[in-house]
Amino acid sequence: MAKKNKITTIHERISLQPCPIGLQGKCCKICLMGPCRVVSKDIKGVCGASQDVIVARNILRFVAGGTSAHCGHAFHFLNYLKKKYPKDYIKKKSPHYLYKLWSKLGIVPKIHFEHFKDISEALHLSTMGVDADYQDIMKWTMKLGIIDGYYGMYLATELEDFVFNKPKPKTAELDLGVIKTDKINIAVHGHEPMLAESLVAEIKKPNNKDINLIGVCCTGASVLARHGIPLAANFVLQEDVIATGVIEVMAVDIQCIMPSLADLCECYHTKLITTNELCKIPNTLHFPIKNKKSAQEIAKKIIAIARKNRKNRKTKEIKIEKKKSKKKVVIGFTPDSLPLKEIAEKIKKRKIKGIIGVIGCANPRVKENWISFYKKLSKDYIFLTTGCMAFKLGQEGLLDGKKFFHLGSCVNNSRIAETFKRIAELCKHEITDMPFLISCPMPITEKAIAIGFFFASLGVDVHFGYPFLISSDTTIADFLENVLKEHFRSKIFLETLPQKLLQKIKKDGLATIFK
Ligand code: BF8
Repeated sequence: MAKKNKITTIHERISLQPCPIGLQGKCCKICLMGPCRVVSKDIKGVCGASQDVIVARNILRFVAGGTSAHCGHAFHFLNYLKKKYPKDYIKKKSPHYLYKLWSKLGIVPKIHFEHFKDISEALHLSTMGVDADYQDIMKWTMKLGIIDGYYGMYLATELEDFVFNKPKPKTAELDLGVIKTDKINIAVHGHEPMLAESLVAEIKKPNNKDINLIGVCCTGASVLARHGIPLAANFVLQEDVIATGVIEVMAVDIQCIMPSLADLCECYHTKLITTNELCKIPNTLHFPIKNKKSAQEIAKKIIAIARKNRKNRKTKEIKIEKKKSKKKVVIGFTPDSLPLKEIAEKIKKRKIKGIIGVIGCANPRVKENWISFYKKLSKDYIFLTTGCMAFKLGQEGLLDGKKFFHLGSCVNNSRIAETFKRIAELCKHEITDMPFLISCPMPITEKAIAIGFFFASLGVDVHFGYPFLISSDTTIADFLENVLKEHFRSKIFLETLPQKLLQKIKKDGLATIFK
């Protein structure tokens, strides 16, 4: 139906070619004398900025965007709960040796609310004609990584656990096949699960047995982990959810919501409802939630709209065969429910070779088979996973709660960081000495890159499988791979070929080759 109406989905739009210069971070769009393409180290922008400065500034601005999203998530949650920022949060949450190091380097925000000022100052220093020292710009990128980790992911996860309880391990279902033709389907999509939680509470009531609540993206991963609500799709499949023709309402909150959803909904009967005041989409209903009471009221309203809209459904069955697929998954792990002592013992006794955190998006531009790469390593390694990559592992039936552990949404990457911290403590080592790796093979968003910088600040090596504004011929790539370790004892590196990384890891393991 979408095709008939000349509405495209991501599966068609992906044929648009990305700009190879922009992809490598070599395009500067910061002032109107450009955009300048600094394709070689000999070329400078019109203002005189070198390639090094331009690439560094582009990465810093990217990370600032991701950090603002995660910090906004925590900030919205505090407002929702009418709570104040906790004091000395980073000091309380981080390992003391890292806090000492970061304080020495001057990259830890100390005063109340300073982290928002730092995001703003990062944008300031990367405007035209301010910071021309690429090393200093990269230091700021590490600072934002720390802010992203603590004032974003740690705080958001902690607040969600406090209000909605910590997830516990359980089984659930995942993929498009969780959409039911004989029920009223309501999809929740985005990242801040306040409204989704109210919907979960509503559908448990006996008069709402006709509702099938399903999740998309990280709001979906959050209610999957906490309540076992089936997860229909990751980012890439969000339009496919609508295109089944059997979704009565899709309620979206914030982040990773394709603007194209509104056009697509016009082809079907689906009502698209935006529920966060920052996210408005033309031609949709807008019911912003403010607190628990308004979330409860809006959840009831959404159910009533969905029930009324059921009669407008034109499709009797989900046509596309692949949409009938679903997988059983084990989900809902946290550092409290993972067998940390057992894992630490296995690492000490060399019964396993290490832990790999598989995180981030599932970029459709990446064609390499990273899932089979992880499968090949699963004899020797344990995997902790979140976000859209966790969904992909689930689609392949790998989320078994034995080798592959699902830890929730992308802000729940703090659970991976906390697991690393506790296992290192059990082994009486610093995080950086442990055989840990973060692998983000298919990044899409600014958030995914910010998360990478957070883990690098903890001393964990970070792999990206798709160029994130860097290419191997730049000073910045060399800095991230070789210079970063002088202070942080970690590196951020690009490897786009699974086979090559597999050979490296098989030959040298994690701790030795990368340090
Ligand atoms: O925060 S993995 S595409 S859905 S950004 Fe977005 Fe990337 Fe998916 Fe969740 Ni995370």
